[in-house]
Amino acid sequence: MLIERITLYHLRMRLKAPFETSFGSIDTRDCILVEVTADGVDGYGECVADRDPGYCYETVGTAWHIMEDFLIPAILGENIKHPINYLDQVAGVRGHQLAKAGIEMALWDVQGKQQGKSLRQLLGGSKERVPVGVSIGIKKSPEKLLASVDDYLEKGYQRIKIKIKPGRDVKETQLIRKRYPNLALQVDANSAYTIESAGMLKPLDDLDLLLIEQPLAEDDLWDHSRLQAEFSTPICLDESIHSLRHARQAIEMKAGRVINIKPGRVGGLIQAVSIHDLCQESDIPVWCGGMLETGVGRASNLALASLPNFTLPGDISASERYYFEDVTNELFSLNSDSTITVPERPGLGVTINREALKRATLRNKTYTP
Ligand code: OSB
Ligand code: MG
Repeated sequence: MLIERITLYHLRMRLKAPFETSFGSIDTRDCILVEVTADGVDGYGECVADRDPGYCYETVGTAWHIMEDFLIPAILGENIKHPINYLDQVAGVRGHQLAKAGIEMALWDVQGKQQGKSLRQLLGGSKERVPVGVSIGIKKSPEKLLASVDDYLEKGYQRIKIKIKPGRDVKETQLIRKRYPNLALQVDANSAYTIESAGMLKPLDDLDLLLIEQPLAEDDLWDHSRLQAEFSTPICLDESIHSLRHARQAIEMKAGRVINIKPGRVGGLIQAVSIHDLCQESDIPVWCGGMLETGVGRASNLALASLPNFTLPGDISASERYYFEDVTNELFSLNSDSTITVPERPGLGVTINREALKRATLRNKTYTP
């Protein structure tokens, strides 16, 4: 594909309800939509960096800079045969996985549209529907949290994840477990604990949770392995895994028994699939995490989660859970068995609602050779 034109759109999307994690609360979500035109075909990608560096060091600002000054110049006017060749072109850029992944996704979309194949087919995914759950933010009170859990169960979600932070953890999780003894339940700390303070999470070990996600710091695989040795509940790594090498070392170190794969965090779908394959060989189950994506990133996550070792439900909820107005014409809904159907049309299988895109865009810029 000859890369003729790239346009970046800085979007700000209004969430239906505030989303609070251990690193902060948001009521709007920023991201960058990437539009790549190659051989006359338009492909779309989503860079999942947010406005603030709370989840990771990247932001919309850093990702825009890295794309504009390094990634786009590396491919503009070039003939890129396959997304793998794009990774070679940008191998000299250290880190900035979210920025890299946004462009990679758009190249996959172009590739699929050119070949008449869905992303699921291109990645070798098998499932036509993928099991999903919902990620519930920290609420003002335990009562409000329980009401939210009730509400999502009513809607048909069969797996619930709640966000926790010190002081808003054990009691909340015990309350949910008491009301729903058989619920598939997991918690996500987003690095809010240290090896010293994580001792307070020990009562969670009696609640038959699916997993405890990222209790400790991103750069702390070693302490995760010490903690895992103390817990019978599987620890799941999210923020700590940015590459295939991290995944291998985490498995070797027994730093966790489950991995959350987010294509953005690992620099794109190619690395995501490699990590999936490694985990499959190592008997480590994986699931697809979410970054409050628009319909673009959601379509990509669904295709990825169709691979066979994505055996745990993903944080890929129905479109209506997130925004008042999404930027794709296609909206994803929950099937009665708590699955979402993977798009079948070529590429990502979604189209852009131009009017909605215009309303969500704070700034945009087009790059040509
Ligand atoms: O840690 O999984 C996370 C959202 C933003 C940043 C980090 C995380 C999340 C979620 C949301 O949990 C999952 C979703 O997209 O539904
Ligand atoms: Mg997480």
